[in-house]
Amino acid sequence: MKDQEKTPHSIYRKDYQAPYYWIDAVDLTFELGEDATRVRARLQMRRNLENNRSGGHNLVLHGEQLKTLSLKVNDNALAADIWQADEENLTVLTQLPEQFVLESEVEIYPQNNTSLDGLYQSSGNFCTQCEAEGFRRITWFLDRPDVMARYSSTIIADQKKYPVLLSNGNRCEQRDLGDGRHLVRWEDPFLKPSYLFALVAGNLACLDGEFITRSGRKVRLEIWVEPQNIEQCEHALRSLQQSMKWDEERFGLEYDLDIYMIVAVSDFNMGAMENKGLNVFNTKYVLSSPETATDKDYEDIQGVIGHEYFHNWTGNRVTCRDWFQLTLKEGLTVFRDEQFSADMGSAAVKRIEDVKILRTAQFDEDRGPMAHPIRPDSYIEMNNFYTVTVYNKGAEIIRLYHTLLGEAGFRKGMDLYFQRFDGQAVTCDDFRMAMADANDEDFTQLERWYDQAGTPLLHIDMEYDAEAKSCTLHLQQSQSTPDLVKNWQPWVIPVRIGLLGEQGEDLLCRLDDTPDAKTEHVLKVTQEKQSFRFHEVNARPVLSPLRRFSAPVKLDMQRDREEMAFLMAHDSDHFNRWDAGQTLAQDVLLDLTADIQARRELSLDSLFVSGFEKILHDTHLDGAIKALMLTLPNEHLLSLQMQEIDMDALHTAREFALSTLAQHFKQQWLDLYHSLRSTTPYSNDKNAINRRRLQACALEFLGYLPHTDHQHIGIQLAEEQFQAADNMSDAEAALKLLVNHPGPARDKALSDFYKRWKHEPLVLDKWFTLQASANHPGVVDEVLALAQHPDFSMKNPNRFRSLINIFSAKNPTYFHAKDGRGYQFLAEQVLAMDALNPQTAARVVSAFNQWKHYDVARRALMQAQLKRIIASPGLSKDVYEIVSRSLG
Ligand code: B3K
Ligand code: ZN
Repeated sequence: MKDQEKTPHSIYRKDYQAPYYWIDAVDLTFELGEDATRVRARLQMRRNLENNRSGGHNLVLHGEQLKTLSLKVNDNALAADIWQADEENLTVLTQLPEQFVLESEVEIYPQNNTSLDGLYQSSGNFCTQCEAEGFRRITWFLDRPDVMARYSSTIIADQKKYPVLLSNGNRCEQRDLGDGRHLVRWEDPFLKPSYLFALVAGNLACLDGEFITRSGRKVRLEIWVEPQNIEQCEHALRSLQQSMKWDEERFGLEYDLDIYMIVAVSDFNMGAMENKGLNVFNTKYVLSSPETATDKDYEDIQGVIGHEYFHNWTGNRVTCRDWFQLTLKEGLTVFRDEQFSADMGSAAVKRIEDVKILRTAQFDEDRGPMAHPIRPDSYIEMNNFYTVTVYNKGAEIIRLYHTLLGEAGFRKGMDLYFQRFDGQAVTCDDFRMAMADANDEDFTQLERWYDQAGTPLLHIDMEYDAEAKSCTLHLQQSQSTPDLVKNWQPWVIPVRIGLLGEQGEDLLCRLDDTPDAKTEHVLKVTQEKQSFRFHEVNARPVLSPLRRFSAPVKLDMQRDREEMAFLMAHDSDHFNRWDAGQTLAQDVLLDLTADIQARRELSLDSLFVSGFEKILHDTHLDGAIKALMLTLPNEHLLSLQMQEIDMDALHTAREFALSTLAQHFKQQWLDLYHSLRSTTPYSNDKNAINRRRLQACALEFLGYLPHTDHQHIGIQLAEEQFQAADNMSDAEAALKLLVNHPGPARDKALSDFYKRWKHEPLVLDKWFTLQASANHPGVVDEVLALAQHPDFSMKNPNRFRSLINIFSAKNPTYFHAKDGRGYQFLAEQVLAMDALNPQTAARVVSAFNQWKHYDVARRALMQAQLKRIIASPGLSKDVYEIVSRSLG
């Protein structure tokens, strides 16, 4: 902790109180300098008459690391004895009038700001990050989202070094000051909380474009990047135009300012930030070219650009009352970006990818020390709660409304939400009420999804009555982590199902109390135990449960492998077809793991092998979905099924399955690989992407073939592919295989790659990532050595993550190496990073969160490192919170 003596304190949701003062208007002046930056703030303030009518409550402002130069109220300097400041607050000790102007002048030092929170420098340019509480590092303020004001900002800086000066809203003045400096003034006509403020100053180049809104207004679009990157912005611009159009068509939402700017910076703590009219992005989610970006990068860019754009309505126009409500804007905006990406690409593929994230990262969070409901009850450091639970599970909860109401009902709810709350800071309850009122529904019970942490466990039993030709489903729900929630109450769980006949066809059947027979039904489960009966079912059907993952639950069903193989071959719902295959594979892999632990002989289940073969030969599936179906669940996902995780056995089991499948279908993989060779130059249309995905999958299996006579066909093909590649997807797929096989081919490829790309930071990140995620026993030594590489940097979060986070979170087999070297290394990195950038340190230390699920020896090793971290002097509250919860 910065302050040695103090233990960081928790903030509780139940303690929310409206502010005692409001700020109506903010006028900021920045004088940017190399040694110091001056910030003058003129705040038009007024007492909150609802809770501070008499003015008895003092004015307390937030501020951190500010050097206060002067303070004035209504033009009168405040004497030194009527205000006091500590590490976090400034308190004005005298009674203030009902309305007043507070002026402050402070000095700050962005050039020394390595936390990348507040105002800082990246590549010599200035930029800001204010969410959640970074604005208080810029000036004294009521830095909380329910204080919404009108902003204007004047930026003064050296004309040569910082020719481009940007802030929110519209540019309304620009002039030369005659002393080598220039001034630009911006005004944002919309009310906003301080977390949406942004400023950028630097030497930047711009790709511009336009968008004509459906009401005919012309919006200027600008993508700002460092000049050497200007050729890599086309896809970002196109994605922005697609997002704007999609939000008009799908939600009737139009952009509101005359200009929309995106600035890409290379040093950034997360993906991007939705500041009003001036998004700041990590370069990773802006820059692309076929040679430097993979197909996945292109998709991610489109998704993140969409996400930030959609925030303009869900987040900016309607914002959060307090940070506990974060999912109000994040869950909703993730849901919107998921729908957008599904519409732009393949809905099934997108759904599978999203569910994979949820089932690994979010289910993992639920069973560890950071488990929290999507609307948390307390936090020490808000930045620690930008989690998969708040974001991705939050999006699943929005999806519940959508599933229950249908597209039209959901849209009615959204319309009412904006009608009621435009320009306000509101709560998750407000959103839930708008959805309910617009549709005349009672959504009281839905609140439990906001209150209760943990993953629901849903047990399903099927009963068939041949005489009555009826089929009954008995459903029962419970907490998968018992005792996580005291006084637990059942959730509302919409369960979308289908019933399949003998040939795999969808059966038309009628649900109790409903007139029409349908092939798909949504069962609304609201009680702990509930049954649903279907009629006119002529033979015992096969159940296709929880189609498209209609609720974020774990299924608990007694199903034999034949049934899963049947669904894997026939389900008309592509998501469930994939899911059945994954469930079957998981079952098989966990059995193999048990065999390994018991030292039994291994053999791969023949039913699984034949199901796999059917997918391999299915000519109706597109390449992307086929590749997903042919991918085995990873160690991380499998580990969630084990009470005591045995990573080595899981890894051995998975390797055994992969090499068996590689050898068994050797010729098929080779034929498939060759048949998918591209004969035309690079294109990024859907077919080309699908082709590359499936080819990469075939190559991956070829990598699991054994060496014969010092030859390895997989390595040979990968080498050829690497040399010939005209795009990053192909190059990366080849390198992914090569890094797993130490030897000359690997060394040459890595060194060629390095030489070619050492000046392209995002590509060099891939070079680190590929090595950090490699699958061979030497990887720990290599990662340790790479941390000493001259291109490794603690100051650049992308670079740090590309090595340290990838190794600790994406390479579990070797991170959890028995000797504990991985753990020791991580602890050292965390401590070193914490001194520079607490947010990034807190993210990576989470790799220890599941330590209690490992064997005694590993548990002791991880616990020792956690204790070492928490005992370190000067720890940030970010890292303190994660580690103390973990140890607690
Ligand atoms: N709202 C930002 C995230 C801010 C994270 C602060 N630690 C990006 C987004 O979700 O769109
Ligand atoms: Zn967001």
